[in-house]
Amino acid sequence: MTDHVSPDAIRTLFSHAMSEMYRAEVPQYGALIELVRDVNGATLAADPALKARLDAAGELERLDVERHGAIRLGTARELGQIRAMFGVMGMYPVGYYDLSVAGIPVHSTAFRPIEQAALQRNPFRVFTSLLRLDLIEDRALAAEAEDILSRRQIVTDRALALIELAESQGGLTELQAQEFVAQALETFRWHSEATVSRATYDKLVKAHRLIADVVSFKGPHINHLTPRTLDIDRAQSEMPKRGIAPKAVIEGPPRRKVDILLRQTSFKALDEPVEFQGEHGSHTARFGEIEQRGVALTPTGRALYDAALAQLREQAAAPGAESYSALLDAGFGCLPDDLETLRAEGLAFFRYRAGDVAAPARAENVSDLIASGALVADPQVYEDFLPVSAAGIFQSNLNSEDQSNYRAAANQDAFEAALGAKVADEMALYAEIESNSLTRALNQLGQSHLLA
Ligand code: OOG
Ligand code: NI
Repeated sequence: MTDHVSPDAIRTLFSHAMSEMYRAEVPQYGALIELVRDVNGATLAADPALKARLDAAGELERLDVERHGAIRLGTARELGQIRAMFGVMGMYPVGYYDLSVAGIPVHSTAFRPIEQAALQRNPFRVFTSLLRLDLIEDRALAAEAEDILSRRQIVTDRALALIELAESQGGLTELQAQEFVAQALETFRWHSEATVSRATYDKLVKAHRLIADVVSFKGPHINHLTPRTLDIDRAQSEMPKRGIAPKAVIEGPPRRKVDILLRQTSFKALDEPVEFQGEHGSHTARFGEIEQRGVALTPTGRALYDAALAQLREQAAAPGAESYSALLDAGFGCLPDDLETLRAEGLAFFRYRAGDVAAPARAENVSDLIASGALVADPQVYEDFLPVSAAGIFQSNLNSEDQSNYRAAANQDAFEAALGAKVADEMALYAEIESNSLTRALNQLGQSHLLA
């Protein structure tokens, strides 16, 4: 139907509405947004080449609106409803993250757009975790938590009706989209009234703070919204100057000439007043985070990254170890630090387009075409998350040293059963964007003989 607004437009409406709501609820988020805007402005002004590259790759526009958020759900039913809700906005489950290895009783996926054009319009993503009561040793407490969760409804009736309408008529009109976004927002709002007594809350906290966070409230309050910076080191050092206290270390890879994957830092969760059925108390849940995104690595590149990170963490834990940041800077030499080598060695994903230099009649290979300027390879932004970093963010913001040792037990099948769908394989998505773009560019340049 022609009078339907695109899922991309609904997603943009929604991400703006979420940002507005979070700014009103967590004033420091507003300060963080301003800081990132200033840092990005200064970085682009100081590096015209970077600005030109981002502009040519069509990435400058998305930067200002780019955010990710995170929620934690309690039941399979909730996860299924959230999948349907995000589906209306063109966000689909990508990747499986097992956090139990880090002592956090959840497993997760990221809802995000998957097509290149949609990512370019607005790459809004939501890291979505599902509580795993199966990992809780105290079975009586797990049963109680399940019972409490079974009584809440996190999506409004009207939102459910609009989701059904979108599915049956294949989209929403402008008016319906606006109403849908307003209704969807209700799911992610903060509720200062707990659904449980203080005693129950305390009992849940004792099992794990995360369980208390998921089980004690009316809904899955958005717990952070993260803007993307072009210089996270600068943002990190600016934070204290603006009255924001960052966590100690930046998660992920070190600063490099060529940014890879994802680097993240956050500020501590707020201690917020809560009414526990008439009794006063407080809860820490909501925080702020900044991230810097670099190029997506191929499975080969990612294996090098994971091995380097594992070694780094082992070294850092050893007695008398050098500082984490010194080890970090030294630790990733196995990954080349220039784009063309990353490309030629098949370590990172790219997106190809025709450049503005004429191609030779019949080039010998893709590398020559790139060297001549006829073909341009733009790095693909890493659109996903990193499990070790996510664990670090969870830990620092649960405001606890909880180190429960769950039996490490990835269970993607159980997650997908709860979701009611398979999660997409992020590597396959990057590979497809790469090969489609190469086919298009080579055809356009009259070099189709180079297509394998
Ligand atoms: C999610 C933490 C993970 C990230 O950016 O890695 C995350 C949570 O605390 O619910 O958001
Ligand atoms: Ni995050």
